[in-house]
Amino acid sequence: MFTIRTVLGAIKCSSTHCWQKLGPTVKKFGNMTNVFVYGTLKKGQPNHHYMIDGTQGKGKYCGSGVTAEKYPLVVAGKYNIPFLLDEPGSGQEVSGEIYTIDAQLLQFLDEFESCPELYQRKQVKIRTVEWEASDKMLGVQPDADGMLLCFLYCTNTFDREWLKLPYYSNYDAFGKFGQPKYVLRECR
Ligand code: PCA
Repeated sequence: MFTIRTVLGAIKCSSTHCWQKLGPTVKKFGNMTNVFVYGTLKKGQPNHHYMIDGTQGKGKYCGSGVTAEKYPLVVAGKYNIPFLLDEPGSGQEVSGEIYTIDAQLLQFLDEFESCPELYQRKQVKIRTVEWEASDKMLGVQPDADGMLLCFLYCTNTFDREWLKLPYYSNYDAFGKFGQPKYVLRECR
């Protein structure tokens, strides 16, 4: 079976296949984690389906937001992959979406994003822009100022040359905001 991957090569793909052997399936909404996605996992982007189709664990869209701090968001590497560089204070506030996800989907995303080698998962403050979470979200709620702590996948293991690339505030795999287009690929 072929799998479409966002990052790196075959070795990462085989680790993606391994997640299915790990632990029992989490069936209920419980032990949920807030994740902010700014790249290929957003709505309309090539890997979004993982966030909501239930095949890799449960995820629910809560709303949209921007990072409270500025970050450089670049499109880099052979496959034009989006990377939020862990250099708070430079770049722009980055737009994305907030999801509440279960432990199974969190584990899948860690492996899918080659965390912690390629990306590292870090908790940052997100300023919510639109919020559509209901009571079912088990208490996920921004504070009175609209702020919410969320995990995101950023990198501090990047090639320093990437700091010279153009910085974006919003990512689109199909080049809508002028970025180089994402290169879809198969691996086995
Ligand atoms: N996937 C993660 C990090 C970059 C990427 O393409 C995301 O969408 O936030």
